Amino acid sequence: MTETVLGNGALDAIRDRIDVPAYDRQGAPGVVHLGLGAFHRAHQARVFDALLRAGDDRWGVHAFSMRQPAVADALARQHGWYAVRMGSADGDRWVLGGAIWRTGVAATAPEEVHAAIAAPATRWVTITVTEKGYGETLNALLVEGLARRRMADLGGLTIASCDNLGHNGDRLRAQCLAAAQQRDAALADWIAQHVCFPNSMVDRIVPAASPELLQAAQAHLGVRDDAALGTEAFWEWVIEDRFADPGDAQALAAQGVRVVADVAPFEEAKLRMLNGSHTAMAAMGSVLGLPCISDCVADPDIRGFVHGLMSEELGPLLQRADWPDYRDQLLRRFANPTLRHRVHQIATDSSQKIPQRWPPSILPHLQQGRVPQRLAFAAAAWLRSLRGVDEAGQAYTIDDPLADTLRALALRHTGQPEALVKAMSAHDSVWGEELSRYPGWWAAVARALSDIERQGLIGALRALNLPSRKPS
Ligand code: CS2
Repeated sequence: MTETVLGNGALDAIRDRIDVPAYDRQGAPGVVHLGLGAFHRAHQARVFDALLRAGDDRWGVHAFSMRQPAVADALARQHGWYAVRMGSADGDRWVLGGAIWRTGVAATAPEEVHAAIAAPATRWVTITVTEKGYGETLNALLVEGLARRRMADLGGLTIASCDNLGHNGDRLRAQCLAAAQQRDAALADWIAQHVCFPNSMVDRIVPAASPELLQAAQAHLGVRDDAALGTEAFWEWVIEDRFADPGDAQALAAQGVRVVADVAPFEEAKLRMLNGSHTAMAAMGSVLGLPCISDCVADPDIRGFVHGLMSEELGPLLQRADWPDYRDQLLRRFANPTLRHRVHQIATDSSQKIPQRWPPSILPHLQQGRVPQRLAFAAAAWLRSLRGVDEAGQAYTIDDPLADTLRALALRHTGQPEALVKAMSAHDSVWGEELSRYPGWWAAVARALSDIERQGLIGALRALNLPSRKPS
């Protein structure tokens, strides 16, 4: 018997199991997306799907994987359809996403990306290429596409960076303008005038799809879906009101996107509280051999630590006054039993993530004469995790652009916390330049690392014994 796979031919068979959107998907996409990972499918593409369902046909997506063809190919086989499970302790809800109308792979067909950006119907470009993706390749794709748009006398665009970087839009704008300037000053002027780069904060926890999720999708749909995903019910998109077409503000707001004058307070809270705690738990979970974030917060010592981290060291520095509510909501989201968000997924590329997640909280404390002990503990746990073996002796892979260097250092200085901390503190790309001026910080990291080595991570956590408001 041949297996039936999700796609146009399977829609009739699944209609009584899931709501199939009725909008036409044959037209020209209005959005180009770069970085076709799980996050885009579960976040921006859900918003675009809602806009399309509401009858606005300008939000179909031409989505490109940057390098790996697997997701683009799976979606192409399924005519862009994929199911999303939104899970909570109270039950699951499934939706069918139909916003992705075309797919491609940027590495092997950059011409397609240029042509898509320069297509008359294109109004938006969204980007999720991860922290390490903000380099030459991205600039070249965007600038060439924009150059062609200009040559064809087409209008400008909105280019929305949706990665976990502070001031993501400003940063992308600066690097695109610099790349364009090298090529042609008139092109740089045209981009400055016609292309908007709103800053944005995106939030939804989207673990890589597990075999369990794919099986659940098949059970729910009655057909196989190789592009299915699981996520949480919660999502948030806060975007700066800076669009090539000002009417987009209202269209997006009608679907629950928050359009604001200043994204900074939201972005700062999210990067430091959610992502900062995530990276701390990813390191601690790796060392302890705990597979998922929900396992970490189920441990009372780790939960107490994360609560204290947010309450004492992260929250009070934020512009967002409602941070205690935000903290409590985050702890509930981390505990979601359906997500099974693997610590090793979050630990991936930690050297690229830490700069946005920890130093912006560490520095203000040091400047005010305090050493934030929990952040020092998190840093020590990360250094310990780089050895690539947990406390039970299980080896794991360090997946990071700096993996070879970091792992070699961690192994060379096993049992020598001060030497390891000294060697690691030289990595300004991770910590920023300013931290090197605070020996008290590095001494606290070395002390925590020594405690972790001697007492085990949980023992060391208990020995920290810091005052904190009671975990709720
Ligand atoms: C996570 C994020 O993998 C990671 O680094 O911290 O992907 C996180 O789940 C999202 O930013 C949530 O919005």
